[in-house]
Amino acid sequence: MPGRITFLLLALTLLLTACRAAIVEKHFNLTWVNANPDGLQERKVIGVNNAWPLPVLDVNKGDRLIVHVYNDLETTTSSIHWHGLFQNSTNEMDGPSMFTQCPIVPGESFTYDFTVDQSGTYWYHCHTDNCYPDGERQALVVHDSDAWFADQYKEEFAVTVSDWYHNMVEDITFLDLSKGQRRLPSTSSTMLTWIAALSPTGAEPIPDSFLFNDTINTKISVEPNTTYLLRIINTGAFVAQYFYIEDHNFTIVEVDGVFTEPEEASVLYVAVAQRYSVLFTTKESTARNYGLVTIADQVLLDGIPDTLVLNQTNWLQYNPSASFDAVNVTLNIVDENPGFDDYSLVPYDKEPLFENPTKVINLTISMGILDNGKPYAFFNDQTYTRPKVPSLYTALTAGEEATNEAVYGEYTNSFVLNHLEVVEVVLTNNDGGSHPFHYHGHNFQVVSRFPSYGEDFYSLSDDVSPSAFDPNNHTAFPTYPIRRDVVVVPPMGNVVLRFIADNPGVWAFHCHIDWHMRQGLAATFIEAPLEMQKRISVPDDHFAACKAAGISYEGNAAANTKDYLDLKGQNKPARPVPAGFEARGIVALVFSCIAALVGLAAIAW
Ligand SMILES: [Cu+2]
Repeated sequence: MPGRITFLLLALTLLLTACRAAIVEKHFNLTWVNANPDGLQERKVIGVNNAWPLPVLDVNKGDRLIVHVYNDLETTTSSIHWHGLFQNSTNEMDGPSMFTQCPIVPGESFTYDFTVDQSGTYWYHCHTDNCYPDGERQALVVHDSDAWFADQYKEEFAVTVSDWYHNMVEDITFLDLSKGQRRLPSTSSTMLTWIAALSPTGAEPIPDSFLFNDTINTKISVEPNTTYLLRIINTGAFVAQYFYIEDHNFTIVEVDGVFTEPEEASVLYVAVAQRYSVLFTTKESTARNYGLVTIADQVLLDGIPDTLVLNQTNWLQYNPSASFDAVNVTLNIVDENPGFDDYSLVPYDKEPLFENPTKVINLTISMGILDNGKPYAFFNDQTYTRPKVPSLYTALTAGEEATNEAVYGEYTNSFVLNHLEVVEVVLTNNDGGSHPFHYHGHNFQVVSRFPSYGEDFYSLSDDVSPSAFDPNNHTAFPTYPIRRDVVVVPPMGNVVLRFIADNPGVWAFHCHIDWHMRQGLAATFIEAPLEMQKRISVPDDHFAACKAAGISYEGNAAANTKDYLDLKGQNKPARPVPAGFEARGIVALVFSCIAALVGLAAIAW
């Protein structure tokens, strides 16, 4: 009898779980909309169903999310990536163009359909070249009544912080989106034609302002003596931001969809694409309002125009009739309070360190110029150059040869991983700037970082060569390393990540500074291709999108379907500049020539 009762209870639990899982179905008609979110300039943005900001997606863990996209943008291709969602067994729904799908050209439809088996704070954004800085991004929140902190707060808020540009991406001078290229992703076009040199260093475009919830001067109404959950998402294209609440501490409970042991903090450093959830408790008194403060990380900016305001105050509104004052801030906050070190977080599930990696991928980051004079970014001196066929479709049509890295092309930074192996990625940053790296389809353990986050984080910026990770001589890895899906690699330093290749699929590994992604700071991890062939099936409308775009959906990286090892015709990057003529060399040469001429002129005079 007790056995039967247990069985009935189990059946009831399963039934209740199934009933709770809903189908959330949306129709996203992508349209141009005019918006003026910072009050400084109206501009065209990518809206959904003639509205912008885009709809926040709220789902429950276990829900099936179906989004029917129609591209009504007329001039611009698109796609949607569901940032942080694993898409286990639905790799074809991940969204990055030329990794797992073709770009959706104007007039085409494309349906994303997947089950959300995670909980926490996510976001969705366009993943076809530089398209999300034009506004196609928004929060995606997965609620979970079983979260360990679910009964500790009364109400929750999701807020986005982001940089903002007044110009359309195609008009931003950093990149020369040669007329019509963005709308015509022909098989012969490469990224090369899209990038033009502005400065030899390839300085990133400076934003015009910073937004909070896609606007400014936001007020979040709170009651006294109450605990809230605040989700913070950086949906920007480039700039990391510091975040704090005036005179309130908070407790970190989630990072990038991973629940953490509670950790008190006063300032967060949120790089683009990163997320934090914090609990905070309001004060007893409603006498005044308190600022929600954001400060852009000015270290990332090559120049700060007088018109650019780095800090913003939004408010916790205790009292609508009290004043709303801007908080006085220290802009170089890093010197006073560098923000919480995410490396010190412990995942709530206490998943131990993944031991004994059987695959180690060493990637050295660098920035430089190729012989067309344009700035690029490199992994191991190789800039990512898109294949002619989305890499997933190559994997699915290559048969046994799908396990051979060669079929994915020479210029896609492709790595084939074995099913369920422990993979270690060692990132060495041979660049004087920091980079937020994202891996699709996974959380990785952050097992080492040097210099550690804090006041020394930027200390190696001016070094001539990077500090490499030494596998035989390093500080002990954490017992329970934090897992997340975006990690910041310090200037001229290194980061070591580990994950289990438990998600057969093609997953992009890239810098989330959108300008750097465009410059080729990306790799393609091809996870368990033979297993992928058994599990992944691509719906017809995804192939139809390829047909409409004129892109092949079978064959190797060169779209060769006969001989997968023949890559003749694959897209190629520009060539390296001849030895001795690298970027810094050219600048030095120009300056020394000018100096010599000035010197000669002085003598002649
Ligand atoms: Cu980067």
